[in-house]
Amino acid sequence: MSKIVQKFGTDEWILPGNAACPGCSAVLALRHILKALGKDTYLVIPASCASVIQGVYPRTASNVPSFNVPFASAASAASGIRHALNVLGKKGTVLAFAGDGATYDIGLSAVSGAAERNEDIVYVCYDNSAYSNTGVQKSGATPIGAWTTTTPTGREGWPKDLPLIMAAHQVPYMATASVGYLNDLQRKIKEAKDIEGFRYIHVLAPCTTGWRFPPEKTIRVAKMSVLTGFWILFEAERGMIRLTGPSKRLKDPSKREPLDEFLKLQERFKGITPEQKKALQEWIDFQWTIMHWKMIEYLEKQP
Ligand SMILES: Cc1ncc(C[n+]2csc(CCOP(=O)(O)OP(=O)(O)O)c2C)c(N)n1
Ligand code: SF4
Ligand SMILES: [Mg+2]
Repeated sequence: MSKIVQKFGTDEWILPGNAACPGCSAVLALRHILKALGKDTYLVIPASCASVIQGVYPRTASNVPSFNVPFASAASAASGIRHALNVLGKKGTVLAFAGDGATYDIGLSAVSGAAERNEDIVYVCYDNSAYSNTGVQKSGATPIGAWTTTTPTGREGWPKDLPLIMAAHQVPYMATASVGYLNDLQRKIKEAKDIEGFRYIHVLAPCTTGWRFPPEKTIRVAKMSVLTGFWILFEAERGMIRLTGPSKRLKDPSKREPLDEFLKLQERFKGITPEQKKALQEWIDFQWTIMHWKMIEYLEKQP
């Protein structure tokens, strides 16, 4: 048995032959998240690519109890299912697996409410930074300069900083993750599994169709998002932030790969203007500045 199979185990909760595009990282994320959570998991999916990937009974690709729910309601539906399981005396993890459209935009009030009530669920946002399932429209996550069908000349203006919005809810656990670093993703999910209350994991999930890169480049794109500093890997308990994985050393900007190494892999940035590229770099630098302040706050609170 190879070392990788040994590490991640042979159990599969997302079956082969599903409807994901070749190279889809959303399904890769879901596969590894379910491997980390194990069989006693109840999956809640709002309208999205994930509902298509997971499929319709009797051809469903998921091998755990699965609930397809309306677009805005993943966090509320997952909360309700958790309470119903409690009444029935059943243990297990309730996992909401929702896209960025569902999380940043239409379902944000439900996510915020569930976080504030400290509902005992794991909420994962797989962020492909667009409404991919309906033909790649801009979402609150779409980065500056990126093409979508509703931003044909590149997105203008800053996206929402949802990971920090969720950290600011001071939930028991939140983390960002990337399919380029599956060990880090699995560790965070396992950590979340053992904590009670609201847990939020935000996975950047490159989309071959929306980001326009060849399917064999998925992991490269995911890794470069982290190595250029575009996507910061961190985790927070009750709002106290610490960097994880390669992002630990990348707080020194000289250690980061040039942003172009990430942009040039994807056709969605083909038409990015010099002004948009400058604005994107400024946005990235600002994210790191916030991280810097937050980490000082963390260190100052250590005994
Ligand atoms: C209330 C409502 N509005 C619009 C839709 C149509 N719709 C279905 S999936 C989807 C896109 C979802 O985007 P996201 O949450 O980012 O997931 P992705 O498709 O990118 O995986 C939309 C707009 C819907 N199902 N319900
Ligand atoms: S459109 Fe993107 S997120 Fe949706 S199945 Fe295809 S690759 Fe995956
Ligand atoms: Mg999306």
